[in-house]
Order: sequence, then structure tokens, then C-alpha cells
Amino acid sequence: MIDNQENSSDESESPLLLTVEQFPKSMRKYWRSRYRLFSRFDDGILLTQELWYSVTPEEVSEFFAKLLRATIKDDKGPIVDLFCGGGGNTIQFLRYFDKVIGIDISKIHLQCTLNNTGVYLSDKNFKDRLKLIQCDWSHSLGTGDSMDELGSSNCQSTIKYLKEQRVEAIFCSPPWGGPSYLKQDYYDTDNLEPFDLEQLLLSVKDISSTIIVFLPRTTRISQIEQVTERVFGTDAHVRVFRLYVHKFFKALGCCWGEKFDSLNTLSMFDMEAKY
Ligand code: MGP
Repeated sequence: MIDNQENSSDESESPLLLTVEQFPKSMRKYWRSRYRLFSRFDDGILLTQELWYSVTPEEVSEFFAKLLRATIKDDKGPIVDLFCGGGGNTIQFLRYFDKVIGIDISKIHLQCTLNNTGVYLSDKNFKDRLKLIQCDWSHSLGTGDSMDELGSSNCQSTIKYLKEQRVEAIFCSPPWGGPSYLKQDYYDTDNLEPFDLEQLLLSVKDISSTIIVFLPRTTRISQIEQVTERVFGTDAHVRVFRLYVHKFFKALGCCWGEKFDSLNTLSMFDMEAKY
């Protein structure tokens, strides 16, 4: 089920964080938001410390899944959830699409994704529709540390596989560098991990021409536009959604690709999907 593409040791993985007693004080707000992150939290959701602050709130994940469903009429290939983390987005993509590929550097994140997807989907055949791949995306541009040739070749074989799948869309929710991004007035997309926004777009644009990147709400639109021009040319444009949860502005959803030009967002409102 989980393709172990890296030979990473589990010792560096962050442990599961499951009860309020285990929470550092600075992170209690995430515990209070647990049902906004996962409405079915009590049914067995598993998250690590890193996942608590980076998982996409369910309302936003469902918005992304509906947005892609409204954009992609006749899907033949899968949706890729790059940096799938705790699986919040993967779950919603599986509700609206037949096939999803989740990719993450961390084995424990992939295990959380698998577990959390099982909490939501009653269709027990979902495992046939979901492929999880452990891959360190920092090797995707072939510029990674040459000492780690194994990681590099594993990442290249993942990319080769993705190109064969005719991926319909690639959704990226990369690490922003932790919650401290909120201490700055503006977020600089050069601080994204494993590399900046320009490199991230370069690393995915040959896998699918339909791309979404989830970014901090404090990112300047002008920076997103400049990167768009550098990667896709002067005629290219990006569609940016401001994402709210219970009226609070949480993040930006940035969409690239011709398919978003003709998108009718009204069609998203009466969509229904399976659990
Ligand atoms: P937040 O950054 O803690 O801001 O989480 P919040 O809750 O608005 O803070 P407040 O103190 O102003 O209330 C907002 C959302 O951003 C989270 O639920 C995640 O979906 C997302 N998010 C936060 N971080 C640090 C990351 C990250 O590193 N990567 C990704 N992909 N998403 C993140």
C-alpha cells in the first residue's frame, strides 16, 4: 500500500500527538480546532505534532476537491496530493475523484493519511483507489545533494511514474517553515520547503498543467504574480482564492492552468460526493 521509496529511519519522525495532555501550551489552539480540522476527529484520527499545525481544515479541503471536480470534466488520470501530510486533502479528493496519489517524505505521515482516510471512507475499496508514495521531493529537480544519489534516483523514478499516469491535477500543500510565519507581516515564498515557490512550480509543471498551491494568507499577490511570470511566461495568469473558515481568513489557494480559465464556481455549490 505504501511504497517505501526512501531508506529513511523512523527515529527522526515526530511522534503521534493524540490527547490534550500531550499538547505543549503553545499548541492548544490546534486541539480546540480539532473538529474544524476533522469533523470525524473522535472516530480515530491520527496526527503528529507537525501535522496538527499544517493539516488543511476540512472545509477548505472539501473546497479544493470541489474546485478540481468543477474544473476537470472527464478524469482519466489521478489527482496528486504532494506533501499529503495527515491526509486531509487526500480524503476529500477521494470523495470526488476515482484515483488519488499521495506523496510525502515521512512514513508516519503516510501512515496517518492511510488511517485517516479509512476513518472517512466507508467504501473499503478506497485502498485500490489510493496510492501512497514516500518520496523526498527536494530531489525532484535533480539539484539535491549529490551525496544522496539513492534519494535522487528514487525521486526520479516517482516522477517517471507520475508522468506515465497522465495526472489530471497536482495539489501542493508544502511546509511553510512552521507556525512562526505569523510573526512576520508578509510571508516570503522563498521560505517554502523543500524549495521556493518558483522551484516548486518548476518541479511539478511537467507532471500536470493544472496546479494548486496552498500558501499563507500573508503572501503578497505581487510575489505570486512575479513567480508566475518567471515560470509560465508573461501571458500566464494565476487565480487566487482567499480561503475562510468560519469567517476567519486562513490561507490562499493559488491555481495555475488553462482549465481554471473557464471554471464556473457556481457549479460547485450543489455537488454531492460519497463518503
Ligand atoms: P495557523 O498558521 O496556525 O494560523 O493555521 P491560524 O490558526 O489562522 O492562527 P491564528 O493564531 O491567527 O488564529 C492556519 C492554517 O494554515 C492551518 O490550519 C493549516 O491548514 C495551514 N498551515 C499552517 N502552517 C504552519 C502550515 C504549513 O507549514 N504548511 C501548510 N501546508 N499549511 C500550513
